[in-house]
Amino acid sequence: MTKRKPDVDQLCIDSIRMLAVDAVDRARSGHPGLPLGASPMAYVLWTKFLKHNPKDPLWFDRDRFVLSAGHGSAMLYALLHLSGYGLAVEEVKNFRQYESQTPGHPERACAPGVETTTGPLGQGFGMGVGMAIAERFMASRYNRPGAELIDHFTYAIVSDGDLMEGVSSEAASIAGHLGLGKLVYLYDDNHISIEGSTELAFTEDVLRRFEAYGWHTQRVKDGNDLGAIEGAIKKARAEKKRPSLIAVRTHIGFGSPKHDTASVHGEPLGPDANKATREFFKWRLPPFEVPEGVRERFALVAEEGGRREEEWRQVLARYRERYPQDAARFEAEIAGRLPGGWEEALPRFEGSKPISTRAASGKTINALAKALPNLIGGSADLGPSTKTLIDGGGDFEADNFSGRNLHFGVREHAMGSIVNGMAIHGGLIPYGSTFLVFSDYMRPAIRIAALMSAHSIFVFTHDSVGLGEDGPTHQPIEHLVSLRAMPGLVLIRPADANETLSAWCWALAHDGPVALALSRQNLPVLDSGAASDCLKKGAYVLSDCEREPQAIIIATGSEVHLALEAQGWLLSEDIPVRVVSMPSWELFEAQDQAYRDSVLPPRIKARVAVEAGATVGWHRWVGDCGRVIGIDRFGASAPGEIVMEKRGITADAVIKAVKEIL
Ligand SMILES: Cc1ncc(C[n+]2csc(CCOP(=O)(O)OP(=O)(O)O)c2C)c(N)n1
Ligand SMILES: [Mg+2]
Repeated sequence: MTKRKPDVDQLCIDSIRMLAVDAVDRARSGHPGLPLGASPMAYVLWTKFLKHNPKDPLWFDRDRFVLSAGHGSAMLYALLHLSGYGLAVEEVKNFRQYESQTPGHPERACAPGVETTTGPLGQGFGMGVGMAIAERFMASRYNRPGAELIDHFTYAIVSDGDLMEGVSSEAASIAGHLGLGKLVYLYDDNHISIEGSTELAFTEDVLRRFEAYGWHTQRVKDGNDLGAIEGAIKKARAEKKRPSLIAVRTHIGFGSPKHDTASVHGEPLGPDANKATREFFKWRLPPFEVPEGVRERFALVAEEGGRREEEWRQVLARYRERYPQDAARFEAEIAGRLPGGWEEALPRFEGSKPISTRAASGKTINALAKALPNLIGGSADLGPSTKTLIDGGGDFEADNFSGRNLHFGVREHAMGSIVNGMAIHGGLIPYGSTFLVFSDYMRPAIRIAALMSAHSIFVFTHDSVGLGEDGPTHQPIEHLVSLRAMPGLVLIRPADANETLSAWCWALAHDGPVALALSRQNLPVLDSGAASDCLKKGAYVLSDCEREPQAIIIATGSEVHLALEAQGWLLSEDIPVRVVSMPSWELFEAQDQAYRDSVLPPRIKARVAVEAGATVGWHRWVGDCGRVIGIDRFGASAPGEIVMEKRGITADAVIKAVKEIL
């Protein structure tokens, strides 16, 4: 290890290091290794390049910074604290404590300046790609010569673990294909992960892999060489057509007695090693104090950021004068407001022939696309099946960043995190789609969306065994309930075209992730003029009887039609039953008790639920005496109606169940 002379830069870097190390020691848990090794590159990036204004953390044209290796959170908190984001030193001391602003892994908006939630390795990598896509999309729509409203970089620090994860390979592949030149990733190339040396499991030539993806790559041999890091970032920024990866050879736990070992990855240094580390850095200050000159240095950077935002505000003011309509639209979009009258564009399905909910969704998307020019999305190579293509919207490609159809390729996992990155970038309304069964391939991204309330819309079609011939590999069973089990995610399984339209409207206005489960097969269009009002409530009485019902049938999606059929037969035998359409458990749960009791009166104990999926969980709605008709085994390859019948999803089964419990 080389000795360094204590200039201000060095004092700043060592301040970041020691704040992080002391926070981890105080919490008696956390990850000191990454901050000790990666602080120099983070410092160079944050003070020499990152366009940000700590006084206005949400300034729209700021550069985005993602700490994809979220376990290095203590370094991020030190940077935010020193940069003047208003993260008090008390909060740094409160690292990892209940309800602090400094949780174990960064959580979006837990503190000003934390762009995104990271920790599950690879997610940050993917989200950064989404942010870079969002930047190009907005830039291509709004920038005019001499009036550039959007022009920012997306940076991330990524680790060995990030680059081992499949999601980052998927995301890197599409980022290279799209030529996202304003994406710059610094790779904390420390040759260590939890089980030891990367020699154990990660020996490919990473830079050559990224070159093959179409990335611009560089290597910095010494992670403490500030000049070399600066030079590399400069070159990466100058490369306009390719995303950049800079592998910076660092040493995990640098300066501590445990440097270059896995044990410094995720354990506090402890008193002895902490003391030795202080000696190495000639650090004479007590914990959480920083030397003179450090805050001043960061304050200069913050001032510069403030000036840059001020310049941008002047650009915006001129833009408003020259292009008032565009400016108004821009400002509405970045504030997340929908334009007035957007609902007028919606299609009408009354009296329509039977139509699958995926097709109804497709028509809705296309109508919405006209009113909402920031609606952008696509599918993991299933657009023609998931009906998510925007007609005439153009393809988002390297030579057309204004295209509104994203072709994610067969990369569900990256699609999920890219959609999340686009959503939290702001300015657009993104969606991604695939078959419901493959939601499993992107579940970690859905979970991050739920954790951070990202406005990501996931369109999942082919939502039951009713999809038919493709067979059990393609037929979802446990997916509906497993998505419902995820806190913060709203799942909607509409029963017909009108509920589908209402589901889209609800999803657009909701400040959080929504998953739509849509049918492949055609479904009759219900006479539900009130669908939009009812859908919001999650469940409603779709069809009642004149007399007090003896039983209630609850159904979702395609099975609502079975429920109606069963109701007809039961009525003909003088058994009055009510049919409740329940497109969303979460929305129904959010209603007050009075409404829920009006739909499912507690006095009516005879209840049958029917849904072509796993039965788990349904007893909460049908109660102990109720019955659930579902599928707790795999489907089969055959025409959809046959599979439904063979797996017991029939009106007869519903009728039988009602009679039995009565
Ligand atoms: C998806 C996922 N799997 C596993 C983990 C647990 N984990 C945290 S860090 C890490 C690997 C550490 O290696 P590296 O990314 O190189 O970080 P470094 O030790 O160099 O700081 C693992 C497996 C995780 N956070 N996310
Ligand atoms: Mg590592």
